[in-house]
Amino acid sequence: MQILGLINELIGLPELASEHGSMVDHMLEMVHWLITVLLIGWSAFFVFCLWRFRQKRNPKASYVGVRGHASTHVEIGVVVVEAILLLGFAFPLWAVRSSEFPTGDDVVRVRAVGEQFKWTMHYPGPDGTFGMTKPELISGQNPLGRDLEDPNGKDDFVFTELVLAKDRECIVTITSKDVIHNLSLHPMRIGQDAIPGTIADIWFKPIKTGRWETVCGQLCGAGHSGMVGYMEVMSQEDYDAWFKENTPALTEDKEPEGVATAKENS
Ligand SMILES: [Cu+2]
Repeated sequence: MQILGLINELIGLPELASEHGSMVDHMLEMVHWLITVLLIGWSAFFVFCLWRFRQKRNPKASYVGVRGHASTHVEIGVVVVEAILLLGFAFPLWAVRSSEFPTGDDVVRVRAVGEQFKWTMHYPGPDGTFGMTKPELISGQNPLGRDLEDPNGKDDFVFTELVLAKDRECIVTITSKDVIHNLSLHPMRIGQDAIPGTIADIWFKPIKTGRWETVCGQLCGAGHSGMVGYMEVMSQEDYDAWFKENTPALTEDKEPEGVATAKENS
């Protein structure tokens, strides 16, 4: 166990499965070291003050207070460390996540639509372009209101789980049908609010195959705690097979078949 991974080990972070996640963990570790030092330092100072300024030794209260500059220097030191954490670690990490989105045909694109109390994933099919969705078309058989007349949507499909390919960057576009939810992907060290009427993109690169739970990170109603979804990262080969299996045949103009469900989850 490395000394720099000690606190993360103690607090038991979930398994890490994304490329940028180690930087998030590194920052978490640094923040925890800072607050550990602050907790010990300020606690010791507090106990020292209780002893040093006890009533027996100081029968008359001092109206001048602290005369030395030590505490000011310590305060400045804390501000400097916090500035380094914020400007040196947090902002650069956030800037890459929020502005340097991957482009190209190789990027896996998914729409994640939250509702009380589940997620539905919308895949654009082989053409890589999502068909239009309209709220007035939403029904039991068409939970996302996909417009079946839209040529871009002919090859789209929906799925109950977030399925991704290992070592391929992905962009997940998140929205909600009703109230505010949050798609929290702990192994990917990323999460995003799903806000009705808006869309928000997140991107990351899974580097490990596996299957994990996803949780809703916003208290969204009575069934919030049961809003557990699943995320599966497959090898490229398995992902291709899964994608092909779920892509509707383009020759037939058929009605949507509802939402395909992962076999292990049913
Ligand atoms: Cu929710």
